[in-house]
Amino acid sequence: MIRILAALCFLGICLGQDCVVSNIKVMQDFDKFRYAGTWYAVAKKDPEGLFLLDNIAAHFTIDEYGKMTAAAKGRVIILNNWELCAQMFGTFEDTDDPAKFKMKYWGAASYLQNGYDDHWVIDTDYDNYAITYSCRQEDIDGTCLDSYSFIFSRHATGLRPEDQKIVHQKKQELCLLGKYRRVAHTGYCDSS
Ligand code: DAO
Repeated sequence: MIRILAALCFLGICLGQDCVVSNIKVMQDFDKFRYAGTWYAVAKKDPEGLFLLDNIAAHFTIDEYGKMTAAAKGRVIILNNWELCAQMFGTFEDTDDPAKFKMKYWGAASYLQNGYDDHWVIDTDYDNYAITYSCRQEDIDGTCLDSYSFIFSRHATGLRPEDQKIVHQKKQELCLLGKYRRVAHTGYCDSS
């Protein structure tokens, strides 16, 4: 019996997780004004055909109409071995849920990636950490086939120990535990 329960827990069932995208809990009463400002990616779960490698930082702004935009930077390698600091821009469309946005993004140069993704804020305390999630392709059972997720910190040096515990729990709820890699900040994009 204990073995069966342990196996179910391993599959996430005892935590009430079913990994269905539409059941993912996002930040309650999300306040984009408090989310504004600079965030440094300290960990990332990559999508298929990953783009941003490291030195990733995003600055979110809310304009006078309440519309959120972002300017981001990150080291990328394109055309097989051309390394550069990509300057990216994003605009965010509001949806019925204040924590769920549709993000249109593009690069400062035409050879950079562009796209239209979900940008869901899963959790944040606004002052220290934020967790975002985007599912690019859903399977027929409603689970995600291709997702990416950022763990953001207000500091490039990383998260506080107390925030790491919360982030670990949220990674589990996203069914992405063990799928993140650390994002280094070496100063590569500092002069760009
Ligand atoms: O790096 O593989 C990847 C996917 C992420 C692409 C999104 C870039 C968007 C930049 C602007 C908004 C910052 C959150």
